[in-house]
Amino acid sequence: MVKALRIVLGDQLSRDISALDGIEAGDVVLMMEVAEETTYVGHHKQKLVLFLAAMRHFAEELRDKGHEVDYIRLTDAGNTGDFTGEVKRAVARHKPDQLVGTEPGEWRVARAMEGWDKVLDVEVEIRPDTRFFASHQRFADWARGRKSWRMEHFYREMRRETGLLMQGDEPAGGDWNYDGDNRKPWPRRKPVPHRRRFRPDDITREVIDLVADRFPDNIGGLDHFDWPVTRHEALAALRDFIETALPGFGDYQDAMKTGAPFLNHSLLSPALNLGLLSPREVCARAEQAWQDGHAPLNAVEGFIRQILGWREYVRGVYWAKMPGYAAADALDADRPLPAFYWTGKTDMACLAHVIGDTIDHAYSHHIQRLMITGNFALLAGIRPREIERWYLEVYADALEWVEMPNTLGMAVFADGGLMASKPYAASGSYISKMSDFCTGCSYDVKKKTGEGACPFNALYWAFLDRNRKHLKGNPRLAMPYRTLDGWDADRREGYAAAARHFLDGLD
Ligand code: FAD
Ligand code: DLZ
Ligand code: SF4
Repeated sequence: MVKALRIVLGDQLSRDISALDGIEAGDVVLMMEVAEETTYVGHHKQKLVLFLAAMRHFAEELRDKGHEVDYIRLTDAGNTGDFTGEVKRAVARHKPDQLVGTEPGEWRVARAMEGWDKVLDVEVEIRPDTRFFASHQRFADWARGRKSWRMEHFYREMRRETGLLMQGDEPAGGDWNYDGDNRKPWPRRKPVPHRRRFRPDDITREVIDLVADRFPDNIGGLDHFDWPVTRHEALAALRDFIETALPGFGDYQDAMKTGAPFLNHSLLSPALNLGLLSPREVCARAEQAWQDGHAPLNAVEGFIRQILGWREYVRGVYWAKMPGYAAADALDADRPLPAFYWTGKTDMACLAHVIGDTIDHAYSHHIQRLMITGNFALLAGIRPREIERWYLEVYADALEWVEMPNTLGMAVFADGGLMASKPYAASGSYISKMSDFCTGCSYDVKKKTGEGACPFNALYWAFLDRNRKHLKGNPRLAMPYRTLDGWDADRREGYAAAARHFLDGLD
């Protein structure tokens, strides 16, 4: 009988992960807590707890099913600190005939794994990750020969291919996309949905103590740790979302509100990215809610598009473009990341709220990431690599394959338009329309320059002026450039000077 050592990484916590396909008595599952993964960036404390606690629970679940699991803890004597070192030690311990793994989510780890068959005296089989709707090959086939890679085109193919929200060959309801209905601000007196959260059990509490002890200086607090860390909890979170928040997901997808970081968002990205939930089951449950008349089509289509469209698409971009993508800097942005990104201490209320929520929960929703912290980094010309590392550190759901294209491609336009047809640049008026942040801010969102003017206003016009050579030809920016070009030189210089003055103050 061939004895296999089966590797399960921290974001592969799915019972149907391909590494476990065909597992037999005598096989050993290897799971490894290693220093390299916990330190390659300074992860938020809650992200560390999430991954390690979920890994420990998953190991228990496998043992309960009768599998032998060799689980290496961070604190075990002899832990070499990286995957390759631990796999070598495990091969020496178990003397398997074969090593079976699933391709990792991150390029860095894939490179390390490529060398395993040379350094290990054992046959190595790395299988595709079948949890995604689109394989790497599927995405490459779609992308081949296309000048621009628009998510919307990819998404329609995925809809056709999966049959999700399809009525024959036609999209359910007649349209592919209902975003026109999905841009409502949060009504002033509307109560915020109450969301189910999860109390840490003994296993998680032990990890919380470990993280508090070993990573005291990492960003974030641990008082609020309440993420789902098991399949059982993740399913409860999915049920809660479908029942309480999905119906309003579409309407308020872009809304932002002080003191309410979650609103109608699903909060499922950590569970999805760890593998506790499968994208297929999540989309199927949402579709069912529409079929049952529980949630409207604009909500369900908007939600499914995030997973079937965006999540698959960014993974495709990442694997098609790495490793060069990491160095993308199409706008030559060269300002260091301001210190307030680590503390939330700024008098710009929008940034203070979003960063404060990030510190407390290791979470903020998409529009907060894109249009507050991302928009500021874009307008201020923050070095892409520094803002990209920041997103990778601070969010519980942050894995490079999903975080990097969102940051470099969507938030700061560092790929020059591969993903986005124009930069997501916005002045204070967008923030004022979609949130209540400005009412509690010391700046005046209506004021363009001068004492007390909202910094986003001057930054917006200065950004367009500064990046003329990169952006002027973009047809989607024709209108703002016409406005800018209609002003005299003094007025333009007024905005540029106000932006410079503000940014110099940050240094
Ligand atoms: P919901 O709004 O409820 O959306 C449902 C699901 O759709 C999410 O759980 C997620 O799996 C998926 N999804 C939504 N938007 C995207 C998107 N743009 N790309 C890929 N999947 C998406 N998402 C991550 O999972 N990890 C990251 O590290 C990450 N970094 C980001 C960085 C930036 C700069 C931006 C702008 C976005 C980033 N996103 C990332 C995408 C998105 O913001 C999060 O997936 C979402 O906020 C997670 O919260 P939720 O589960 O409540 O999402
Ligand atoms: C994010 C993370 C952390 C913090 N720690 C571990 C770990 O100790 N062991 C592990 O297997 N995975 C961890 N992860 C997730 C990995 O970084 C993730 O599986 C790879 O980056 C995927 O390529
Ligand atoms: Fe942000 Fe400007 Fe509004 Fe203040 S006034 S919250 S800085 S957009």
